[in-house]
Amino acid sequence: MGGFPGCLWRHRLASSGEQVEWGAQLSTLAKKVLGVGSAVVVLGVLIGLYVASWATSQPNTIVASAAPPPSGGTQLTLETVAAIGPKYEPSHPDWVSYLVRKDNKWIHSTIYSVPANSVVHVTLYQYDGDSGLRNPFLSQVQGTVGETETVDGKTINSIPPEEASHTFVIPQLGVFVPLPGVPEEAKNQCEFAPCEGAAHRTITFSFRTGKKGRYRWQCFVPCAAGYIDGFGGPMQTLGYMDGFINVV
Ligand SMILES: [Cu+2]
Repeated sequence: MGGFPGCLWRHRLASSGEQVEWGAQLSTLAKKVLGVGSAVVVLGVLIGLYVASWATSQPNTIVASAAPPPSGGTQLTLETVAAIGPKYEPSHPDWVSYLVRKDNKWIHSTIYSVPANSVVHVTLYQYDGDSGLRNPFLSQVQGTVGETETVDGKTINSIPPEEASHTFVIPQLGVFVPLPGVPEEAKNQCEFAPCEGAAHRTITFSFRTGKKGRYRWQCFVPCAAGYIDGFGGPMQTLGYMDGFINVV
């Protein structure tokens, strides 16, 4: 029995060693679980932030209002501005842009929703000056009701190409509307959106929608000041010089 205490001692040692080892294993496992867990949380937060920034970078869809009788159809009221301004876009205050009016407010969006097989009446306030068209073909009004537009009350079917400031074009619907700019010498030019009260041209036109679908629309005038050939920045970013017409 002389060996008993030693044996017990050894046993104790062994068992406490196992405990230490088991404890060490447990803490390694806990560390791993904790590590994986926090990596998952960090990844989740990053995905959340990415989705949130993507979702908020998409302009809101603006539903066209009912047009006043007797015309029927719906009404879209738009404006173009030479610079969106810090109030709307602190990150790109000097970008040229379209805006849309809803409930007496100018909203920075280029995504509109209109009914299928209907007439859409557009009133557009042009606050920007002219850049000129590279392709004079686009100075012809096409695909609107009557193949015309009105500029400051005058019905016309084309504009001088050098006067173009922007175009409103829905290629899939064959709608091409050239928008003449505010003359350079005009007083009270608008600096930043919204531009109410500043020098402008008032343009109206109507177009018919067909079947349901998502149609891209865009400006074809190289109007992006400060970008190579005028086609960068706001010409390539949804919400400025292009957008979608959701026909629903
Ligand atoms: Cu433009």
